[in-house]
Amino acid sequence: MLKLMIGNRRFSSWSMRAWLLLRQLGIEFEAEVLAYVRDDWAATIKALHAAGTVPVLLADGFAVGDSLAIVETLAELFPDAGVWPADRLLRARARSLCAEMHSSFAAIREECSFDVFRDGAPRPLSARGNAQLGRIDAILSSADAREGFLCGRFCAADAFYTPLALRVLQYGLSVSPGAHAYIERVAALPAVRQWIAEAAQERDWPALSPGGRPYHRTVVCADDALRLARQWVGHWNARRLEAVLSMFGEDAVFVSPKAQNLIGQARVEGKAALRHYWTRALEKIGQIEFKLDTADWDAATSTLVVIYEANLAGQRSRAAERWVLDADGRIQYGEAYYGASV
Ligand SMILES: N[C@@H](CCC(=O)N[C@@H](CS)C(=O)NCC(=O)O)C(=O)O
Repeated sequence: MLKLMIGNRRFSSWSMRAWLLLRQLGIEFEAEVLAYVRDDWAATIKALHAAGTVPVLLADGFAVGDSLAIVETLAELFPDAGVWPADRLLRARARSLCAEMHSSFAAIREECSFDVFRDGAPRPLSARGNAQLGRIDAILSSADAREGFLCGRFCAADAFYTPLALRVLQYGLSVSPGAHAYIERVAALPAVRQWIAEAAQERDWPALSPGGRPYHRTVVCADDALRLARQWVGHWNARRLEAVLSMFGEDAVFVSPKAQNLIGQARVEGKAALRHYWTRALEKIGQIEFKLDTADWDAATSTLVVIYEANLAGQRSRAAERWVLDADGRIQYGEAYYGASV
């Protein structure tokens, strides 16, 4: 029996490509999720295949890494399954498309990290991202009018472009009606529905970093946490209230004893109320100087704890803030704690 090692279904677009091809072509296999939160993730996958990425196909005592190599191996193992089209010209087109997917679209992949559960809120793209989206639009809208897929019947090319098609929905990207028709077709495939349903069953997701990308490397966690904390300190020191507010979600809740003193309630709910509270605080406090000590990120709970020294109008104390971040890396819950004078 074939076995496919995959990453978390929610985030792993390359895993989805191999899995979708196998499932859609009706090839029997079992899948094993190697959750990114595991400390031994890299070691485990490297023990199977030295490249250290998912997917990895385990077949008859050998391991094949890299989605493109997996496709070719499947075509060899199951020559009649329809991995590539039977027609020579269509086969050449399908191979070109897969190779292009495999080696291109870095800006879109970077700016719109695959997330099955992203809500479709539009994300503006860089100029490079937009140019790549134009090419993707042309590919998706070139689907065969009769069969509905990129090279006739569903084949490896469709498995390769489906995660890109889903990104268009996840990030509210604007494409032509022709591309949309293709996207709706692949999104409705039973195998795609199954992938999404199974993604919803997985509970061992890594938290999202402030940039919205999943964490599975501690060094990324620590770097991003520190960057966010530094930004926050810089914004306050420069009295950039709107920049501070941009770090909070629209429905953010913030709890602080200072809010209790200033506006009569410790719990401030929503951005408008936060703006009101901090505008009053800035009016009242002549001098603000924060110095960052440490920032600790807990990926399991998406929580960042920032320890800093606060100098508010000459009153210096050690202080801490605990922030719970949402999927887009904005603060959805914050709480301030003040220590003894220093
Ligand atoms: N070229 C590879 C790319 C695979 C890849 O980047 N997989 C991601 C998950 S979608 C991964 O394993 N990332 C982990 C890492 O790079 O440490 C392929 O086509 O399979």
